[in-house]
This record gives sequence, C-alpha cells and structure tokens, in this order.
Amino acid sequence: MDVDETVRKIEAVEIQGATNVADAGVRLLKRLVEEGADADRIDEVTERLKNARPTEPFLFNCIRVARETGEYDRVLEQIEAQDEIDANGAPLVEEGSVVYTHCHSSSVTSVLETVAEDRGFRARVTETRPLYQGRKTARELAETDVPVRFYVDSGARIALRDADVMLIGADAILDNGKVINKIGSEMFAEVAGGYDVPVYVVTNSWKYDPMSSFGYETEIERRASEEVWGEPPEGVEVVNYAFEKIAPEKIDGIVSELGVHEPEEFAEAVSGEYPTLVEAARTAR
Ligand code: RUB
Repeated sequence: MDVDETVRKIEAVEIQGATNVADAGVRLLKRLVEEGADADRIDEVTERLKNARPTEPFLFNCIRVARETGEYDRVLEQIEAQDEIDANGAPLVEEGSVVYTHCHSSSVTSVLETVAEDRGFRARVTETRPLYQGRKTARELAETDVPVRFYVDSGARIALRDADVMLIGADAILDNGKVINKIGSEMFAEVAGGYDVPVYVVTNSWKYDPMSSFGYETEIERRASEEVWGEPPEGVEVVNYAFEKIAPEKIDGIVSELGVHEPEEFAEAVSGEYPTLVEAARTAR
C-alpha cells in the first residue's frame, strides 16, 4: 500500500481500531525508510498519518520510538504483544457467562476468540452508529461459534442488565486514568455500574498518552457530519464525535500485556516498564 492509500484507508476507517492503525502506520514508515526516503519525506508522511486519526496515541508513540531508535521491528513486536493480553484477559470470561462489548476492538475479540477455544460463553454486542463497527465484532465472534445477540446502541441497557462482564478496547489512556474509547463507552460503563457488571478495558499499554503527563489535552476526533446525516435540514448541526472519555471510577481494571491495573495506577506501570515511551514524548515536545 502506498502513502495515499494507507492514509485514505485510515481516515475512512477501512483500517479500523487503534492497533491496526498503528501497525499500518509503522509498516508504511519502515518501508519508506528502507527505500531510502529522506528525513523531510518521513516528517511529511508522519504528519499525514497523525492527522488521519487525531486520537491515536498508540500510533504516535510507535512512530516516535521507531524514529528515535530506528528499531521498527521491535516496535512492530510491541504492537503484536497480544498473547500476553489474551492470557491476562482470559480469566475475566467465565464458563457459561455473558460478555457485553461495544464497537470493534481487536484486543477484545482476540481475548474472546482465545477463550472460545475451551470455554462456552455468550456475547452481547451493540452496533455502534454511525459506522457499525459492532457488526464486525458480531461477525467475527459468530464465525468462532460464539452465540451473539446484537442490539442497536440504545438497546445497551437491555444488553447489559444480565451480563457478567463488559469488555471494551481503548484508543488512549491518560495520565489521570481516564480512558478514551468509542462514543457511547462511558454511557454504557455507567449502565454497567448500575447493574454491578464489572467493566474492563483491554488494551496494549502503549495506548498510554505520555503527552497527558505534560498537561496536554488529548484531542477527541470529530468526524464528518455526513456519516450521521447526509443532508440535515438548515439549522441542524450534526455532532459526530468518534470517541469519549470514560472516568476512571467507572472502570474496574485495565488489562494489558503488563497485567491488570487500576486505572489510576496504569500510567505509573507503563512509564516504569517503558521509560523510552515517556522520554521520546518529552524530546518530541
Ligand atoms: C475503534 C475503537 C476500539 C479501539 C481499540 O474505533 O474505539 O475500541 O480503537 O481497538 P474506530 P483495538 O472504529 O473509530 O477506529 O483493540 O483493535 O486497538
């Protein structure tokens, strides 16, 4: 895939989810470096990748570290650290349980597909307006022989009231323990809390946004109104945020390759394990 096509697919959510976006971005830059692109060209492509989806610190962290160390393959290995995430997430899904999820997170579906090999459970999935990423989740789980019930987003309360656990992905995790994920995630976490359904975020730890530790606000992507309503009447402003923040007190734990952490402890765990992540952000400021 060339630069234009990669950027277009990321913008159009054809390359979907933080992990796939990071993987595509790093692979593209790695190839350009191998082909002998100069620093100006790499800067230009980096900017285009960053602007394609502005709420993707996983991609930004990977690019910063890869460019600073030149170790693109090591960064790709980090992006692929899913086995440990699967191992840490699997105990959350018990035999015979009901699991609720929203949108499509490859980190969540990977845990569920791993568990499905030896444990029976059922899934509840909300469709995720306006781009219907929930259908991708439902399709993948059904292909793994997991029974799936599928709901419009406003059916989330019904989907959640007798669920045993809610698992969602993350696009960003902030220094204060807030998590950014698909719009609706905080509302559904609140509903889950009302039914005592525990809420876990399943994620690669490199979605931690080190810039948030320097006081920078992580931007929430606002997408084109046409995705929601092609030609709204005069005077109607369509508000199409892709993501929202989930307060740490609404989250029971963050599951990553580093283990399961309280949201408030997550930033410290990541910075301790990967000091280069924070260092690369400091120098990039
Ligand atoms: C996808 C989304 C996912 C996270 C995590 O939003 O919110 O939960 O990106 O995904 P979009 P993963 O469809 O707008 O990209 O676990 O695959 O990194």
